[in-house]
Amino acid sequence: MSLDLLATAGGTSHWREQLAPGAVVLRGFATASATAVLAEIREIIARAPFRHMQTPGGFRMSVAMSNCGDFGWVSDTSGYRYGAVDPASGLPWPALPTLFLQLATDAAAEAGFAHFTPDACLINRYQPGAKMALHQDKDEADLSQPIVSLSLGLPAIFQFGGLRRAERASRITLTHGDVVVWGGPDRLRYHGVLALADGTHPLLGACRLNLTFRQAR
Ligand code: MD3
Ligand code: FE
Repeated sequence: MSLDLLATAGGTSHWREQLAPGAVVLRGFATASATAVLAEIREIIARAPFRHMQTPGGFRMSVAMSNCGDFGWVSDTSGYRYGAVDPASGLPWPALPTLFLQLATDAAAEAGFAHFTPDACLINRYQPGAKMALHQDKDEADLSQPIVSLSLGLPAIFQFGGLRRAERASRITLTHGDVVVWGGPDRLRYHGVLALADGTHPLLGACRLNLTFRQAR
């Protein structure tokens, strides 16, 4: 694993941890922007509240979700899909804030993906006990585009697996301000999040938020 200290706009710095040829953790990349990101999330959630979606198998997800951008990721008993409308309100998802677009494209560029233009942002809310089982992100039209993920609040143990579900996953902790970019040969790796441990974060309380920026269409 290589570690390099990098300068970011605003004079703050972050660390790079290369997980695999196409997957990198930018430690602290969004720390300086966190309060501004949270203010945007509060506005989004006022219009598109967090909800526990149903899996296609009929189970309630422990992670609560919302979306912003042209398309939002939705799951219900008829399957997974990206849609332009929030099924809870019948309204379009809130727009992707300029700050989010800037952070996502800057992080992607730093990871070597120069022309990333996300049109979807899934916002995941974990409270203690919430988890996400091993899965692949493969509902997006163009799998040559990377995904950028931003973590805020309580730390979580992230599982980073292989291209087949049976491959043993390694574990890394993602904490407040960390950004992960994955694409290329690592785009279809299985991944998941272990049950969130109890705790209190100074900005978020007993909560972790994760934003994933995707080019859905
Ligand atoms: C994939 N979210 O919403 S993404 C999801 O923390 C999702 O809420 C997770 O998986 C969350 O679909 C984590 C972070 C991530 C990091 C590294 C990866 C996903 C990765 C490496 C390879 C493949
Ligand atoms: Fe995922």
